Amino acid sequence: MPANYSGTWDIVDNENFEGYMVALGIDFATRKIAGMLKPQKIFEQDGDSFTVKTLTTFRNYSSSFKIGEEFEEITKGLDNKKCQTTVNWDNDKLVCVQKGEKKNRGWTHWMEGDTLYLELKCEDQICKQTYKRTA
Ligand code: 1AG
Repeated sequence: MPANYSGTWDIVDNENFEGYMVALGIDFATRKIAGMLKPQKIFEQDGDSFTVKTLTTFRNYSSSFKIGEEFEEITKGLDNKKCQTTVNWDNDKLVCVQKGEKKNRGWTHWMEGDTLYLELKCEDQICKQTYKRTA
């Protein structure tokens, strides 16, 4: 039985989001707006099938994937790039690799009780986000 991430999660900490956005090539003005946001994650999970929505007052992002199945991800409204993306289980962690123009791009999610962690990496930058379950 895989871990179940289903639920609603609100951000409580966001470390080095600025460095991550610089590595992605996001312009200054967009970074200043994005850095103020308090994203909410909505996970919908059915076994190995996921839809993850990241909601903010500025822009929303949604990604749907099945574990182990590579898909073409267009990071629309983020850095607007095309990636060949795969998400796999590492025990109960979700490990995503985003192959494309940027080296070392991907993210990892894991849970500890009602806390959800997300590490986003791009090139030499790591952003560490923490979320608390609200539903
Ligand atoms: C993601 O989460 C990315 C979700 O895949 C958004 C995370 C970071 C934003 C990425 C780059 C910033 C680019 C532009 C800034 C503009 C708007 C910011 C909007 C913030 C969120 C929509 C991993 C996983 C689900 O949870 O895919």
